[in-house]
Amino acid sequence: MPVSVSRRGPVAVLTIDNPPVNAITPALARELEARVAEAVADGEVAAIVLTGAGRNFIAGYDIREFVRITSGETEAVVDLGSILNRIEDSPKPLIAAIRGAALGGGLEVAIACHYRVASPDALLGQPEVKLGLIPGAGATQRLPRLTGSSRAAALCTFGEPVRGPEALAIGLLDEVAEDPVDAAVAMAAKVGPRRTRDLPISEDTYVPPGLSRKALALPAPPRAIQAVEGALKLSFEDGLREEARLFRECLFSNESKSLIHVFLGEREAARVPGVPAVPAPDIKLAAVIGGGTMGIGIAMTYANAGIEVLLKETSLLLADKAMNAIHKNYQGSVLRGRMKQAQADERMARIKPVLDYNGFERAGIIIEAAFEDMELKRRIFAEIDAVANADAILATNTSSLNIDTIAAATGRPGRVIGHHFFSPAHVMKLIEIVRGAATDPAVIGASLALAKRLGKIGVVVGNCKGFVGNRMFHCYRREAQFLVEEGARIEDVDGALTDFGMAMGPLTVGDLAGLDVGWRIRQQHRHLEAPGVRKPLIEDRLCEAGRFGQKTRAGWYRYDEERNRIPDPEVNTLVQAVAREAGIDRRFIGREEILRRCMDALVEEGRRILDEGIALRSSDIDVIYVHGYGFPAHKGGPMKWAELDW
Ligand code: 3H9
Repeated sequence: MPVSVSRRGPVAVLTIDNPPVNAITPALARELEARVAEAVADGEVAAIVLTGAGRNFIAGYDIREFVRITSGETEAVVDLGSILNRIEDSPKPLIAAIRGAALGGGLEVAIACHYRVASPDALLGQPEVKLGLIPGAGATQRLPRLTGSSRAAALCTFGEPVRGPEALAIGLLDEVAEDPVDAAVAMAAKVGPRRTRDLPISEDTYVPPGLSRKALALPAPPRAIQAVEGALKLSFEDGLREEARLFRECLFSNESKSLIHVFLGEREAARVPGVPAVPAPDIKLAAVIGGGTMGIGIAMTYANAGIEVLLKETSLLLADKAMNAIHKNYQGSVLRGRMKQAQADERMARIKPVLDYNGFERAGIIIEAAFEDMELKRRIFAEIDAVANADAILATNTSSLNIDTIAAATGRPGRVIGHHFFSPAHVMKLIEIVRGAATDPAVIGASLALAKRLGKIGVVVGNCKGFVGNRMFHCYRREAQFLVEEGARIEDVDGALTDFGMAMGPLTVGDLAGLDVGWRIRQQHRHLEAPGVRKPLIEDRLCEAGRFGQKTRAGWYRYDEERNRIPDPEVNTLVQAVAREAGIDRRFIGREEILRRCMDALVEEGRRILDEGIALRSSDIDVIYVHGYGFPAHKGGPMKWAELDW
């Protein structure tokens, strides 16, 4: 039974048990109503306490139900709002005892109870906007009666949850207690029924939440405000009807379908056929080789997760440089108020610079983050093979090289795997977990669990040049360059993609990463280029002119002292010359065509990747793009975007 009933004297304790997080399904909602009705009818019951089994109260309405509804698999949403109205009508006091998450529909259940007690670490909020939705079971009407309308609007519009003490301070809770069930049972003897909907909305002046231009363009945030404002203008019943109408508009929006796709995709990525779901390995020490940008970010990622780090460099000078850069990053976080000084000091102290492999034998994982040079990487792997303990994971952060060739430099290719982080590694959530032909499935499972422990999202991909993300990105950037050759303005190419919602335009990304990187690789591999295949021409010419991007303050754009981007007529002249020499007819190309061609390039390569089995499922590709490449989550990732009718 998902709702079990026990008795504590005259108090009936109803426990919702629907693992993993007690999400509300239609059947569960109906059963909850029936159990409350039974307790109300039971002459021996004086009060009812509602709680959740396991770590959470209720994490919300079952998100998978929404997919069933929008795909037409089931009819309408169960009318949770009406069920909660009937539960709230209980003539006996009804108290929610909350541990862990009371989110979305979970908080709506809690505020339809007459009183609420929660543990200090409980997490209460209306995060529906993060799924492109608004609350759909009464929160926009009940919250203003508990917290006041301004606070209620902020909770529903920004979706940020609050912990126990703050929830108490804003009126969401009646008590905070270490053992909320005990406290709720004790409270039951002292209180009478009190419907939230009967409480007056405080007279405080209502201040609507300020929305950014970006948030205003999304369906959910303005509707969340509209629904809460309904509580100020309408009767409770009419306010609920208005909320239900706005909720439905959101539910069928492409943005919500996309955000839900990403939410479920992030969790689906952890399920890989043939790979055991294991707990994260108990790593106490991680060793990172290479103190460049990536190595620094990876070291910080481990230190942030409470793991000691050895950071190996090749000279004192480079080790100092790496530690200074780490210090600067942490101090930046302190200055921006994201971290306390003590926290930054503690994390910094976990990272120890070293110049040799002493101590590596104690490391549970060794991550190589040296230059992209196969011979160098093979040498490093042979060296760590000689020192690493038998259980260690040997990971390479290569972004494009062949994992099998690297693994073959060791006597234990089963322990070798790719952990491809994205820059800046301590910020970006994605890790592409690259499986080699010999990688032991247990090492893949451990890597996935480790990613979660690090606060990252791991996606398992196959071994090919560029893996999933960079292989697709290569095609996308190539198309962007073709567009410029054919007549598109440079600013339009970047602008079309940033208007779409990409964090950065494709040409600006090149300037940031350094145009010389690809140029040098192309010079080395010129003899491997397939004849007759169109290649982009401009970036080589920019590099020949010494324009490597931001680092030389000139690339596709010019950059001033503050690294502000300035369009450069010199580049236009160069582009025109390149096009003339190559016999390319130039014409006006608008932003719509730019967007379509760049997206098509991404999606077509994504399909090839799926056909080849390099990615397991299209949602994996989408998760990679959202968390590694700044693709807007409300557009779902390239594969979902292509599937929806915009
Ligand atoms: C809503 O409530 C609308 C209402 O207004 C009413 C409308 C009528 N449904 O994240 P984790 C699963 S909208 C279904 O890895 P954590 C998750 O898929 C909803 N499943 O754990 C995963 O499954 P699996 C509003 C859910 O400890 C497992 O639980 N609520 C739901 O890192 C563990 O999840 C939200 O937006 C759900 N609602 O974090 C809250 N929630 O093991 C969304 C989780 O099979 N959830 N699952 O892969 C969260 O924020 C986090 O999951 C939580 C736990 C903080 C609860």
